[in-house]
Amino acid sequence: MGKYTLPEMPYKYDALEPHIDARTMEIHHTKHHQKYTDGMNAALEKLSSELQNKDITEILSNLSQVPDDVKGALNFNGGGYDNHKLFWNNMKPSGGGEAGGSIADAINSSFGSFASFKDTFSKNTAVIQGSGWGWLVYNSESSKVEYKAMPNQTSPRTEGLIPLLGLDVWEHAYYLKYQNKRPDYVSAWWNTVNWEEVDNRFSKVKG
Ligand code: MN3
Repeated sequence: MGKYTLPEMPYKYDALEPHIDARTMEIHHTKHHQKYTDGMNAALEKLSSELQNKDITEILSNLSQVPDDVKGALNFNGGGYDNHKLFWNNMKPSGGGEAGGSIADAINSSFGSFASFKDTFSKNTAVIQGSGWGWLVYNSESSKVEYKAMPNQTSPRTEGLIPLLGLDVWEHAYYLKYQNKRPDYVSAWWNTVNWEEVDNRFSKVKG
């Protein structure tokens, strides 16, 4: 048994219908997220006990301290573990609408308006080549929120950015229902966003 177990879903697999279908959610969680969790546990066992004792988010934020032969596996599987854990929780049944609280002010400051943020996020995430994620992140150096596209499972944490809101655009996240129509999935996904959770994440990290 590894250090980490598959995080529980905060709602039922069919709870995001019709935007994300139950079968996709079930396979995504029980097969894909499980695989990243197992791969991360296997990679962690190759690290020194000092590194193993650190939280995965801390390891991802300082990947340069990980030995080269384990770095790739941890970047991929550790990123996959953390990204999906964030993803399930930044969605909820009957979500969507506009951001509120302090994250709304930060979005307006960086993007001009909520509509402009949504447009930037949607357009750039829809055109990610191959597999990857679209993110709203917090940059602690500029004290601002930004949009960031990341390839495969690489976490924004590896670039010193703090993930606030993520959208998985790997085909496994939408293909059963949307096939090649990724923009339709992105558009429907906005109806699931849990803005309270995003605002909570932001409140914990903002300066
Ligand atoms: Mn996925």
